Amino acid sequence: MEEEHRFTNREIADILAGVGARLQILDANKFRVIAFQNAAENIRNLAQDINTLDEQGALKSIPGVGNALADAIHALLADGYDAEFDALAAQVPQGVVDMMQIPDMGPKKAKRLWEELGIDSVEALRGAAERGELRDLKGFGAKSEEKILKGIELIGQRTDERLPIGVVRPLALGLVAGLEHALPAHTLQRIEVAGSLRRWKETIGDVDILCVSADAAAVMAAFKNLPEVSRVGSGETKTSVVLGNGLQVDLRVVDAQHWGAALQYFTGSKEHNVAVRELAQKSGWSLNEYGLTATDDGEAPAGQVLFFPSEEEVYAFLGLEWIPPELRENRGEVAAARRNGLPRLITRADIRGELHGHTTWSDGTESVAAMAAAAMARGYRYWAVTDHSVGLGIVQGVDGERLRKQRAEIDAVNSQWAEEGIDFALLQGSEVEILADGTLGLPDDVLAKLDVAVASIHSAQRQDRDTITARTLRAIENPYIDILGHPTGRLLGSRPPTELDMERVLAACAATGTIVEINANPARLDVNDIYARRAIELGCKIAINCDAHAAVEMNLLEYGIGVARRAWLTAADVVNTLPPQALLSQLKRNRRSA
Ligand code: DGT
Ligand code: CA
Ligand code: CA
Ligand code: ZN
Repeated sequence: MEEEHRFTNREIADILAGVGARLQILDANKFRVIAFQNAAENIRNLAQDINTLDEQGALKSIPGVGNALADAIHALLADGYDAEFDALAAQVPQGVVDMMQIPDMGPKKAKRLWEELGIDSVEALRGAAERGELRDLKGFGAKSEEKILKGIELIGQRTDERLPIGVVRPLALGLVAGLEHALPAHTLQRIEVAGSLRRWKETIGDVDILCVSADAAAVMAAFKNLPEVSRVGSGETKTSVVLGNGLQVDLRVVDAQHWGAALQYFTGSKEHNVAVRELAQKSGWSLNEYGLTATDDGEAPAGQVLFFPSEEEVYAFLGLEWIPPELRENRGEVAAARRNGLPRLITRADIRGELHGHTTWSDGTESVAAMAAAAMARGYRYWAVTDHSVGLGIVQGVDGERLRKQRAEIDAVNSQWAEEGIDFALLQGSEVEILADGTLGLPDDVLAKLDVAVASIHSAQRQDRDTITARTLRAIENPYIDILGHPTGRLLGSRPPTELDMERVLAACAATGTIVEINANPARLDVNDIYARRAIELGCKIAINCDAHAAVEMNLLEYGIGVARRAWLTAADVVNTLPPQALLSQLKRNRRSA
């Protein structure tokens, strides 16, 4: 890709984070360090291109960027360097800063390794650890060498530049809206996001946008001029740009007659396309992004070309039902479509309520009444308040005594609505902490009084496989635990899943009637599509919950629906598609006597 020399948001963020790290190593004022770290994070997550902000004189609109930082960033963008940053860089080598990327390697340790052993890069550190030289240092032993080597291996695997769908999707939709806004009416006949984003994959490598237009040149020009775009390159059939946060976006303008084949091709996945192409080949057709061409092996005259204005027609011509993009991973969907056996996938409209959400009683930002009003406004018929139980460290949890007070508040809200003839049930629940020893954050007699209980883990997540599995199984076996919340604890892009033995956990959920959660928060998406599908195979039921800590987070439901659809789930697999009474009778606590 040809490119002008311009810094991306990510590069600026890296430079500022590097300054923060060097200041830490040099024992600078704590607040100065935090200022650089904050500014770096805010710039990393910025949708607008920082160069554009600079041109508008609006750098100070970035949270955490004051006068001095704005001047320094302006110098970086204009001249490519900042004198003060360069002086700092000369004092502490980049390799020492890189060492701080290793888990558990804070500035103090990095500084000692550098000053006392002269280690000034991750590579040098690896060598020294392998040769057993770190144990000479006071406070370091064979164990810490092992830990450091494991950590280096971990950061080596982080080369993967994929971004979570929760970051990419709003940006991609913003670009589409921006293009529509920038172009005269009717210039775009069609526009659609294809690729992994259309398939709702949990992480996205790059965004693929397809459109039909009579004026391809105008579309490409408008695309390159979008404010989020920071670098531009182009090829023969597509324009690629890179956004401020490093995300690549490919835009292709195709002929209307090629639309069906193009959308099918660029939606992927590659594996799905291979399976579809093989099927076409068997009946004498070769499929590409333009259409079908008859080969020598079929009945049609070789070289005959067929075009399809819609994707449905491509699949229909090959004897297949139209396959929803979420299923296109070559996991049996082509065979199922051939025998008209695709599942009727769950949709957002099927959801009638949620069973996991927070209020100001714990770490939510809105009141019980405000969250319930938001749930009602979405057409829900029920919503469960499940504030954190005690046992969660810094978050003030809700104990038996506070739950009693909360119950009075919930009862009052419910009877008010009943009087007004509003059909909505606010349920009282708890997100109960599964403590490190496998006991729960609330005793059974308190759990028994709730309408619903979600159990989850937020602490001691690095326990070994046997310990954390036994701990989780114990919660699943509790008769008052209805739902297992975000089972693997992973945070996309920042924290790996726990070592939980999911096969055993899901089997235990099936055996006990414990519902498995798909946590819809795009930072979690937990369980993922693979485990959700396995859960259903083993006989579990699923709940899809936003785990909302603010009303606006109820919008995240669509990400959970994406996971569920990728797992082949129908409405019947998901308990919160049920009306209130039927839902309650599905909860484990209410099924024991049945
Ligand atoms: P990503 O970007 O890594 O998240 O995943 P995709 O699926 O969006 O992959 P991408 O952007 O490389 O390509 C978009 C679609 O275009 C892909 O899903 C299938 C199609 N495609 C791209 N390259 C090939 C290819 O070499 N063979 C076939 N059959 N299809 C391809
Ligand atoms: Ca892609
Ligand atoms: Ca692509
Ligand atoms: Zn929660």
